[in-house]
Amino acid sequence: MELIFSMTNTNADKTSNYRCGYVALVGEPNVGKSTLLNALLGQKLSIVTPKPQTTRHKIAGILTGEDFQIVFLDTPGLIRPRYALQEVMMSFAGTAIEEADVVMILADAGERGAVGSLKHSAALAGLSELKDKKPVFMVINKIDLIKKADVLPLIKSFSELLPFREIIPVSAIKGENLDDLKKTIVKYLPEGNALYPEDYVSDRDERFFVSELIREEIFKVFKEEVPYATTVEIEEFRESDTERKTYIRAVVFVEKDSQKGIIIGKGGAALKQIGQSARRQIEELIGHEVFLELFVKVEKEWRDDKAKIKRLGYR
Ligand SMILES: Nc1nc2c(ncn2[C@@H]2O[C@H](COP(=O)(O)OP(=O)(O)OP(=O)(O)O)[C@@H](O)[C@H]2O)c(=O)[nH]1
Ligand SMILES: [Mg+2]
Repeated sequence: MELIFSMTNTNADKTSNYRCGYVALVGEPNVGKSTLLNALLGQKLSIVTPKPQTTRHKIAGILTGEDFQIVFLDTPGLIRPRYALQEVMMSFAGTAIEEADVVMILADAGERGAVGSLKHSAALAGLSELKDKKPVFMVINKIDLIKKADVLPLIKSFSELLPFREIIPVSAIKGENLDDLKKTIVKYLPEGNALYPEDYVSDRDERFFVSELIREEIFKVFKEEVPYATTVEIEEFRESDTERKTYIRAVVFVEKDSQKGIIIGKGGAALKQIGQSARRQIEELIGHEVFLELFVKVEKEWRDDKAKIKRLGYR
């Protein structure tokens, strides 16, 4: 009898060793926050393009292990907002930092002057206040772009900016040092039960990721300003009752007629290209055949209008 009782106790101790918490990924645009999120989760969740300001939302990516659950929060790159959408984007980064148990600021090792640009950023001033409230890690990403011998000096330079709790060099693309990063994060998480069921990978649904995959194609295909004036809304998402096929109707919103012309392209060629590439990605995500219909509509100056921005899914 007693033995059974003590075994129950041991189990209770085990559950109390479980760690769970939020980890915000923040940093300037293009440093590889979304790439790192995907690499840590081992699957593509957040969209990635060579263009800055690709991520516009706060997106949770959930990693569940034997005795931990880490809820990573991918965020839009930190910038000084020039229009309402960018203000909303920065508010998402702000909330992620507030919610987080651990804040990871990322930098790009391949960027000349990465240390200097962080030093003079508004972000660093904010983090300096934050560091007394919660652990702040410096994650130096893209170390595949520099020589091994240059890693230590870079760590030293970053360490002079702030007393970061940890400084971890990684390569999200090569998967270098990610196991160490995960282990280090877990050490700093509060004890507590899982926040999400263990098979959850995100707080977002398929519809959201489908709209993101379409936006990713737009960011990859079009140059300069046009992608920034676009947003994608899923109007219909319906699984066929008879076949394993999903019917999706999506609208690409732009701000002006001239942009509409560019997105559609000559004889519809550009839109067709986006549709084809996005469909392949969506099929990979959903795991079966997809019928994708794309439309382009003008929503005048939507990026400057908070009500429109909210209505278009930024909340
Ligand atoms: N060489 C190298 N490139 C990387 C690495 N991580 C990300 N990149 C590249 O950097 C670019 C930007 O990556 P993202 O993950 O979109 O960067 P981000 O910080 O999420 O950018 P925003 O969402 O715009 O703020 C892409 O072209 C990535 O392929 C890395 O470890 N090494
Ligand atoms: Mg991103």
